[in-house]
Amino acid sequence: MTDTTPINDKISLERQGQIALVRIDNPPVNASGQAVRQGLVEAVEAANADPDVKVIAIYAAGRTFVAGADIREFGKPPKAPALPDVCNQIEASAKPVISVLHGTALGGGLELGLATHARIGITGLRVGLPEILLGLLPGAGGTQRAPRLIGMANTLDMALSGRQVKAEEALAWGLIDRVETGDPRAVALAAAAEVLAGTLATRHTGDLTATRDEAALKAARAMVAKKMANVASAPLCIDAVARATGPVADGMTFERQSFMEALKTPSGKGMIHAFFAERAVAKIPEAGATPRPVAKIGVIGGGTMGSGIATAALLGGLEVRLIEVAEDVLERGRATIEKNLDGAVKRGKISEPKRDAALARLAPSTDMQTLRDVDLVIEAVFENMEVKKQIFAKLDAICKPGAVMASNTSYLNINEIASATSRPQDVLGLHFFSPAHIMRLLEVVVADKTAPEVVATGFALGKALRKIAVRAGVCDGFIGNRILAHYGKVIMYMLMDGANPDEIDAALEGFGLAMGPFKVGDLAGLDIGWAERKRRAPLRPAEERYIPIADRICEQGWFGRKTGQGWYLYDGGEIRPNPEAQAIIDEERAKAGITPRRFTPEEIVDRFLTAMISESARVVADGIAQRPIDVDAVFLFGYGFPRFRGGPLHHADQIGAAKLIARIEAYAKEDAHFWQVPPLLTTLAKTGGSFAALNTGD
Ligand code: 3H9
Repeated sequence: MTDTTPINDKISLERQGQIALVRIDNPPVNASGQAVRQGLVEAVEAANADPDVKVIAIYAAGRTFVAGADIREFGKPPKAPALPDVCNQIEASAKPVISVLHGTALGGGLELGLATHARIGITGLRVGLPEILLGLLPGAGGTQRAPRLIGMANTLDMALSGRQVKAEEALAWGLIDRVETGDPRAVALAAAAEVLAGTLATRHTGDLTATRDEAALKAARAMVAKKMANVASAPLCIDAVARATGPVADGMTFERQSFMEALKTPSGKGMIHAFFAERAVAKIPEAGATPRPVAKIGVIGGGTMGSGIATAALLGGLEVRLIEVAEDVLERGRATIEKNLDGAVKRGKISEPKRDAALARLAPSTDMQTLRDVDLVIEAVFENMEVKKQIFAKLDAICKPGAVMASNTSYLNINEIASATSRPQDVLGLHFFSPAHIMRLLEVVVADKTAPEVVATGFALGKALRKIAVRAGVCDGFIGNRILAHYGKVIMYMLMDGANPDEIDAALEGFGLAMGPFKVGDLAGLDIGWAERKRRAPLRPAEERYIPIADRICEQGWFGRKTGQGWYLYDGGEIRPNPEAQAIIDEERAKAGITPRRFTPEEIVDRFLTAMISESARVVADGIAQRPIDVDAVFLFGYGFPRFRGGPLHHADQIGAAKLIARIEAYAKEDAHFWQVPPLLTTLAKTGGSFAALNTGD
């Protein structure tokens, strides 16, 4: 007989003769939230209680099997039944339970599968234990059951990298029993019939034994000490896997305790915040607007930025027209793109045929008329308002109606650029970060007259280029560079007052920045900041403290790596502080009558962060960023802010508004112009509010 009973709104139980099919339906990714857990327990109990049922098969509706625990529940009071208990009850089922995995069976989803008595993967399946990417470790038996099936080395590989393992590899390891093609329900039915026929074996993973792999444990500990020192859950994960040789129940008790502990660690909270930041930025007021189709784009300017943007677009499958003023510069741009694509081949990102196909989609030209039929054009010439306005006026005359016209300016006013056209509704800022084909951040700058569908097109382009697009308003520097310009000053103040470049870099790298600011400057080219300071010079208030050291370095023609020296020396050996730059620093300090004082790494980090957070708060208050989490995303994905710290404003909540204000007030005694308490911080301190609450509107 056949009938389907809803257990609750996420789980249903279908009987097909002797087979009970348990269906999970919790879009979008079938996360194992409370209702899913409760429903699974009830469904398996009901199937066990039904004398006609001989075998139970679990599968999921929609695009994927369970992609993990419901991350939104983390940090809230736990609601029974807990996932480890659900998994244990499934494993203990008197009747055989099998699972059919499709899409991405990750974390708790894979753990659910491991607790069943056989696993069938559907072609295209990817499995993994990505908890480490959230600063956690598997918490529902993954560290105990996986080693029993695939050994400690493979388990540690999966659980410490968080990588998604393809079905074929999972099959070869023995993590899944078969790979089939078809619809999950049909595969579940067929596999269950095989269990009945005795052609598909079932077994309890918990009954298997795991062998201690001393070499794998040692290698994992060494790797974690070297590369993952900031992820508190990583050593706990290794400890849990090491316990897999004992009884499952004991190992799971340790695993559960460690999981709960990891949830409370700053790195756990920071990395979970980063997960949501990556996705929250897509929530924009224009999300309902239909993006315009984009297949063919134009890029004006073949310099570092233009060729990087063109590379990103080619990698995203688009046709690209590259425009330069003269044949020689055009050829240089084309060669850079080719080099970038070769680099992508070397890094294993694309195959050689894909590189060739990408290059074939590139059409370099010195004739702007070739932009007649492009869907979108990105101007990436040097930062000069007059030049940009001339280009936009030309584009207005050339581009087809409805073409989106974007500027990659890092600072300039998009409203003014748009005013050079007769169609300001089609103009926006698309601010890429160097190297544009690698850095994930894209600021989508919305000007006063930008049409909603043009904003939506910017976001759709970001997605096609695998970028993280963040909505920003118009101001000098938008979100990221406006904040950078502010904390850049505090770095210079500390330099002038006694902290040397390598000390500042070391302190901030110790905090977790991917690279210290002086190294970043040398890498990006010190001339970029120099030009920017010259542009801003007339705007600089008289009361602002100005440090001329960086200008003096640039005056020597030392622009960093590309000239062999900057703050550091690059002469083929180890990078080391540049003694000639140090001589200039010493000279400027003496000229200003400053006796250099010592800064502890802690003070360097505190001053840097306090400046960064202050300007971030102003950017939110001014509406330049929609929410604090957007600022966090900008710094996580564009400025190397450490993921385990969640972002500057997530970190600000950990410090607390009152403490930040106290710091600003103390620093203001030296420089009351620079150190001003942002009104938003005062409000948060007064009301006991937080940046996190502003994200959710609580
Ligand atoms: C775990 O399992 C712990 C256990 O060991 C122990 C427990 C006791 N929860 O990424 P997308 C949302 S830890 C809640 O854009 P895609 C996401 O926020 C977990 N929500 O789709 C977004 O929402 P919105 C281990 C989740 O197709 C929407 O779903 N698992 C979860 O590009 C679509 O997501 C993981 O870490 C979740 N687990 O990629 C896997 N997952 O539309 C995390 C997603 O409101 N997830 N959402 O912004 C992923 O890696 C990707 O989402 C996935 C799909 C590859 C599955």
